[in-house]
Amino acid sequence: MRILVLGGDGYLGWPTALHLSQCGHDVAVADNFVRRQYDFELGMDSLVPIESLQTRVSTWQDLTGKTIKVYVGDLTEADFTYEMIRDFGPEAVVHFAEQRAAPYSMIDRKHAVYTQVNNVVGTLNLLYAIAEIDPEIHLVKLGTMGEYGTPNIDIEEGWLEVEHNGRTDRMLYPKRPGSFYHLSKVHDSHNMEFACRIWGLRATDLNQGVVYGQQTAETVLDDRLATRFDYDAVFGTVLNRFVVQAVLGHPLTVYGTGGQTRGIIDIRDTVRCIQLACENPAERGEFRVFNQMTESLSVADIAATVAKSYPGEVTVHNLDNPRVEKEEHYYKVVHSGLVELGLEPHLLSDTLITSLFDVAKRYSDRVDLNAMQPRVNWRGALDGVTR
Ligand code: NAD
Ligand code: USQ
Repeated sequence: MRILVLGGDGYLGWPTALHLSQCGHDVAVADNFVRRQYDFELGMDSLVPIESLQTRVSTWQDLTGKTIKVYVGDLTEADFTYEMIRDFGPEAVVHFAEQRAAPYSMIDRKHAVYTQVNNVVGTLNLLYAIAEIDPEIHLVKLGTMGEYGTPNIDIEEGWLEVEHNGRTDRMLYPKRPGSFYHLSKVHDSHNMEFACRIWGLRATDLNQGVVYGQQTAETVLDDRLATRFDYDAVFGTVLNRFVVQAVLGHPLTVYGTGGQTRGIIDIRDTVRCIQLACENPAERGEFRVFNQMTESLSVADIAATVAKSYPGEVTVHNLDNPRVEKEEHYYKVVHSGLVELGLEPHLLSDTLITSLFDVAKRYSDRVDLNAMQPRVNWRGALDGVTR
């Protein structure tokens, strides 16, 4: 298949592009490198050094003989998006290209507006480009489990059968997300469902859980193929942060009681899920939703798992929670759709964590300890701080 990976320079987009290429698909990637720009803005860097996209692609070609075409541009610029879709003529477009950190979106008004404009406008341009150029194209879009929030009922895969006053209907599952970033994904989901219903597009919305891990079968072939590893309090995800903290002898930064539970997924399963979604497209007019996570763990359980696996001493520090989120709640998620397509999940194991400890140890001299403490507070706007 011809598959275009948007956000192909990012943490997940790059390993996914490699995996799809390795599977024999004809792959192109697109990016505007804004993720590297956020590092400059925040004074952070990936723990693992990463090469330029051009070096990554040429390394892949040298090693495997496979080519990956590169498009450099911004999805919010419609001309770029249209020209790229016309030029590459994809059968599937995998869309990772959004601002993806909840804390970044909560810094202040400017960052919230940027996040929602970047994410919602980029996706809207893409929906129009697909509808006008080739409505057969299957859009595979990264959403997030956080769109649902933590409702007191089971979380279904995107849709809910509702009975009200003796009548029933199949409705989009109600959403109650926890940041302006997560809200941008809800807005995208609604726009996509509308485009499927009105124009007959085909789309798969992948409500992915928190990703952990840094290596895939393809990225380990050469250091120059490595993907980024974020550990700072803005872009680092919880398990990856705890691994780096354990290695440095820094207390694990559990926010609040740590009772908050999240769906999580190994990066090796992320790339496989995308492959499965592309190779088994949604029908024309179908807005298909999968919950892309493999297990649920509380933050306290994640901390305990990391502490148990680490050979040295690990301490846990329960910080005042900088976020506004429930710390004790019901959490039960249906996530059978991708398994039915053939996913065999890698569950969190000591082996994986040990290999992550090795990655963190190898690059521990690159860690900036100032990046560990959370500085973005969800309540900031209410404290009278000028925004
Ligand atoms: P990332 O920031 O590392 O990668 C996103 C890439 O998209 C970056 O390279 C960035 O430069 C690019 N990009 C952003 N806006 C763009 C635009 N307007 N035009 C062109 N390129 C643009 O993020 P990631 O961790 O790889 O996440 C990828 C996707 O998966 C995101 O949509 C995110 O919401 C979703 N997701 C991530 C996780 C996770 O734990 N990392 C979990 C669930 C869902
Ligand atoms: N947390 C801690 N300590 C930390 C970091 C996080 O206790 O040092 C807690 C947070 O309070 C939160 C949970 O861990 O309850 C997850 O936080 P996170 O930063 O790992 O993940 P989150 O902000 O939800 O965002 C990440 C990705 C995002 C993706 C989302 C999937 O950055 O792109 O959409 O995971 S989900 O959470 O399922 O919505």
